[in-house]
Amino acid sequence: MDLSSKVTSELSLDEQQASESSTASLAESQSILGGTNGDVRQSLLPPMGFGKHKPKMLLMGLKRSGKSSISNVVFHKMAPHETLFLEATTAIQKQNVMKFMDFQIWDLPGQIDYLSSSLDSNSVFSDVGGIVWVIDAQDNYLEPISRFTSAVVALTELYPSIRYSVFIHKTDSITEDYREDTIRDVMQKISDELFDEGLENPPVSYFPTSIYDHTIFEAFSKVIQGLVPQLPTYETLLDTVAASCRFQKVYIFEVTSKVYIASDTKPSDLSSYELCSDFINAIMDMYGLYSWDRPKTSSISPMDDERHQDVGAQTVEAMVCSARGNTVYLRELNAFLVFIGVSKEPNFQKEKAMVDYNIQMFQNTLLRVLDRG
Ligand SMILES: Nc1nc2c(ncn2[C@@H]2O[C@H](COP(=O)(O)OP(=O)(O)OP(=O)(O)O)[C@@H](O)[C@H]2O)c(=O)[nH]1
Ligand SMILES: [Mg+2]
Repeated sequence: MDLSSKVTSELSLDEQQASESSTASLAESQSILGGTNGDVRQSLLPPMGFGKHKPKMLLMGLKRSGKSSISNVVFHKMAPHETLFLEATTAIQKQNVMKFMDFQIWDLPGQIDYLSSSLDSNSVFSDVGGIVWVIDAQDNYLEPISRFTSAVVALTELYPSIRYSVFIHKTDSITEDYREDTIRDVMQKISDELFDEGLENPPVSYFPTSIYDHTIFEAFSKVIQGLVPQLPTYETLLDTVAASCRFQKVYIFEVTSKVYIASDTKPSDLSSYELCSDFINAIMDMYGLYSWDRPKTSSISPMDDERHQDVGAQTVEAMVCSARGNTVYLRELNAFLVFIGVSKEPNFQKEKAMVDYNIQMFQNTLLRVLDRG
């Protein structure tokens, strides 16, 4: 089934709303994969929208639980083993990460008492979109659990909209059998303690994580998606693309952090994530060698512009087939985002023209939604 008819109806709505709300020219944005020189993350695109709110995300937990390591590995490309040399954090580290979204991550030192009156709690906890609480699962986790539940009880009263993500961290250091038991035990203990405190359905999610594998990126992707107000729109679009082009799994990735800001609504699939993230890495490695200067265009997508038809595709696209029969298809969406999908269809390549067309429609619609903010 061709996607074009489905997307056209959404497109007309989006076109109308987009033109009402913004006049920014998306096509003027610099491409992360196609530009040369300068800051590859620079873009003329408005930051992805939270309206007037610029929420922050807090990284909290006991000292040496792994907060700074997570932040450095996910957002600053630090190699996991280099985190062995990180020093203890002594003051709150505020970082603007992922320029395509307007929010900050605050890395809080584990050595401070988060509930102490010496902490200016209003400046720390107001406008918090979410708290990631890191628990070192290879250590004795009873104290971290009780510190976490005390914080949830105290903060829920003052800031009831905060959502909590517990990273049951350093799972690489636990043997596989013991890992499942540990994860279950931590979850059970936290929900029992919160229940005893009168919180029956606390807004807490759990993620087993390690900086030594992809779990930390998958977990952070889910956490950040909780901050994206347009997530249901993206998911609907991605579901439609996945069904139309027979992708097994599709994502919108932020290329420099390997965090995906949306995927179709099928259950998470770590092997597809790994495949896509490795493919993006390979493309990013080649970027320095094979990028090219692009002509500026005023159209929403360079490929729409007839003036440039004779020089071929202006957005980066790439496709690779693995020995296991998976095809990975990538298309650059804007300065920070790529569409990427995995298909197991044996005839996927024969249908590439149809896939290209559908992804183009998807890209046009998505950019208008992004532009609307
Ligand atoms: N095995 C393993 N070690 C990790 C992991 N994440 C972090 N570490 C190690 O944990 C130690 C402490 O990490 P930090 O990131 O400094 O901990 P922190 O929570 O920021 O500590 P404070 O700044 O004191 O609050 C370092 O030696 C890291 O290498 C992980 O996923 N697995
Ligand atoms: Mg630290």
